[in-house]
Amino acid sequence: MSDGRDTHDFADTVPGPETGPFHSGFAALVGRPNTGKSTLVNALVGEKVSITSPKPQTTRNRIAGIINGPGCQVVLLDLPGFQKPRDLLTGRMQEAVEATLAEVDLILFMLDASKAIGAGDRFVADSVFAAGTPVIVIVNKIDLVGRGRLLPQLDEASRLGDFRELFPVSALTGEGLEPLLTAIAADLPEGPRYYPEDMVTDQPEAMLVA
Ligand SMILES: Nc1nc2c(ncn2[C@@H]2O[C@H](COP(=O)(O)OP(=O)(O)OP(=O)(O)O)[C@@H](O)[C@H]2O)c(=O)[nH]1
Ligand SMILES: [Mg+2]
Repeated sequence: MSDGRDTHDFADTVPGPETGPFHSGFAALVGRPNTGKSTLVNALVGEKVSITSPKPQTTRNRIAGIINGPGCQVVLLDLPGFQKPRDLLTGRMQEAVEATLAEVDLILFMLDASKAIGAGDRFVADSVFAAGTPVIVIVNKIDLVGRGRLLPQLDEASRLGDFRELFPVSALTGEGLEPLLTAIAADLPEGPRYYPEDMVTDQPEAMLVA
């Protein structure tokens, strides 16, 4: 690829069979529009790591991508409709979002380092931190800001709720992505490979963990 992205061989950095048991699970990627969620998925689900970049539906959610490391499989879920203001969400959509956040193994909550943390972020944060699911906070686009602006932003991000870890990254340049992926893999429970490495199924509904 010639888009300037720093492509890492994540397969070398995530826990492998030699270093521990297999970790797997479902991670919901949430954040207000334009924070860089799709860019992060593309960066993490790189050709060196994952053979599949499927678009099947789970019961309620789209699979944004599957990261296949040697010692882990991370199924990244999109939550459609989550970005809309609360009063535009139907009760059923809001219930579906909250149910998903409660049943996934991990929430990846993305913020934009270059934009003030605002009402849109707090709207997402309210649902994220009420879910009772471990949260990794990702402050993306650090390539756009200097330290003087980044440090107060990280401080403010850290006070949004009770998170497990916080990572400043650039999904565009790849900075910070290796430690992020290592933490994602480590925070997922021990479990099987839910989806074959080289297959996209049309019928994944039954596989979404109960
Ligand atoms: N400079 C910089 N730009 C980024 C980074 N990550 C994403 N972008 C840019 O931010 C814009 C939005 O990125 P997306 O990945 O589409 O954001 P998103 O969160 O998926 O947006 P929605 O799907 O609308 O919610 C695009 O122009 C990206 O190129 C980053 O780390 N640094
Ligand atoms: Mg997107």
